[in-house]
Amino acid sequence: MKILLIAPCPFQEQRPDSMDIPQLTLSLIAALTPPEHEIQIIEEVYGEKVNFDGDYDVIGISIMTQTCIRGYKIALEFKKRRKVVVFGGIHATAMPEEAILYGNAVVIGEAEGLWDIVLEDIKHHRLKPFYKLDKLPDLQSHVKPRRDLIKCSSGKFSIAPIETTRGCPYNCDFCTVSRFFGTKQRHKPVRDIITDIESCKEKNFFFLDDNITGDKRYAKELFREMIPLNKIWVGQASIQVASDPELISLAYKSGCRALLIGFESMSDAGINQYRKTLKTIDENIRAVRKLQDNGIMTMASLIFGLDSDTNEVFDVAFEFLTRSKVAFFQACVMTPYPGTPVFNKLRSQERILTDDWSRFDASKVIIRPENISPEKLLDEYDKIKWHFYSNLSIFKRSYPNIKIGFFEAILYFSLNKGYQKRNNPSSFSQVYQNDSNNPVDFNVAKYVNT
Ligand code: B12
Ligand code: SF4
Repeated sequence: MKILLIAPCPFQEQRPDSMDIPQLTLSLIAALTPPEHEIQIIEEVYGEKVNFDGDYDVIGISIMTQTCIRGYKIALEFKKRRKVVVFGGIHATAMPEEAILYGNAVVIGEAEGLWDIVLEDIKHHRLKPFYKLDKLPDLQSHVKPRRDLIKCSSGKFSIAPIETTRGCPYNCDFCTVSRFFGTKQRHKPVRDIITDIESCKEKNFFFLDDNITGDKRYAKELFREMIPLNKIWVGQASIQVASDPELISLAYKSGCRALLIGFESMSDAGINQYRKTLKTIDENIRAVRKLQDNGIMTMASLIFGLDSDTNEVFDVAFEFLTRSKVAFFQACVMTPYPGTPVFNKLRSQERILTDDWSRFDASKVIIRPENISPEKLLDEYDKIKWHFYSNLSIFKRSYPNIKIGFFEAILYFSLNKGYQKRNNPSSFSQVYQNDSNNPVDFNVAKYVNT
């Protein structure tokens, strides 16, 4: 069969020349596809165009919440042309009953052990609406992604995505990961990861793992094996990494130059709620410095609009950001993703202001927090990003970060300038809420059929 795999992206979000990191997902699905089938991949974020009249038998669409409406619109076009449409991905997993309205089948959860069954069922005209494994797949039988089918560079930037683990023990109430990928980290064999890296021509890698150092023994083994490969990588980790000098040193030697660390909150209540940060701001600052001293820059990720947040939360966050001199800052607005306890709570309290899934990108105010008005949240959120990425702040934070080396200095300035451009006042948004004649009823049809 001829299969088209699509990562949809709303038009306004498409950035053909940006430094966005390529996705791994569809190259993995392609690798799970028996060789008798032909595969093509389209990633709309890069401006690649879907040919609705192309010669395809099966269309596989991977959807996140933010991209699902575009995904459903694509599906409708293909269904009009009598093609078989299969949905997968995090939003399809959270909302299978919604996705099936626009497709012929939905793969709930991970594709390993299911995708080949789906294709066999399509071939023999016995496709079922839902496919779900009884237990999470074992990642020991590693599948080498079909990297030949995806772009590994965007703009002037060349970086290959790689995944070593799935699952997260922290189970934060706003996050889907532990619910869908389990609370126990599953690993891919280190030998297979090394072989995969060796076969890539790219010098730079992005580890997709939620927490690359979650299992220290595994991480140390991986980093040791990576040292001779002479690659550069960035990834995501918990700040606990800073408490293990051997782990930091191995991470650096293996090529780690920056880690995205999810602090989520710097308020006392937030810190108590999300146990993954350290106990006090000072401890978190010392941990960031330890990483800097060992050649690793930090991108601090913070969420604003938690129920524990009050108006002071922005001052506390800004104090942390400036005193720690973190290299980069990912500012998120609390977003209630379906399938999470936060979604259920806010929905039952009628505090979700819009049901337009395309607004659920963690950078828009779409909720009414408990202690801050939505307007104040938006105003302070825009301001903190603007201040952090001002020329003065970029200059003041530069010293401990650029002393690491020439490559790091270039990375520091180019990313900071890139974020400055994205976060300028002309891009400041609004509070998103439905019109008074459009109830928040989570009936997606009103957005798909327009
Ligand atoms: C790496 C990552 C990023 C990278 C993306 C790099 C890239 N281009 O891939 C960065 C840091 C840039 C990023 C950004 C964002 N991310 Co992100 N990210 C992740 C992370 C940690 C891993 C994603 C991944 O690639 N996993 C590995 C692949 C193989 O897994 P997978 O895509 O789920 O695919 C498997 C199954 O779902 C299924 N499947 C998927 N698609 C399909 C399709 C078919 C046809 C089939 C059969 C099966 C199938 O099979 C696959 C193999 O088993 C996830 C958390 C997680 N653990 O999933 C969050 C996650 C996906 N991100 C999330 C969010 C919210 C975002 C942002 C909107 C905001 C933000 N602040 O992070 C932006 C938006 C970016 C965008 N528009 O794409 C949320 C999405 C929630 C939701 N309901 O939509 C997640 C789940 C994290 C969370 N906290 O809940 N992210
Ligand atoms: S937010 Fe991060 S630490 Fe919390 S459950 Fe999700 S992936 Fe794990």
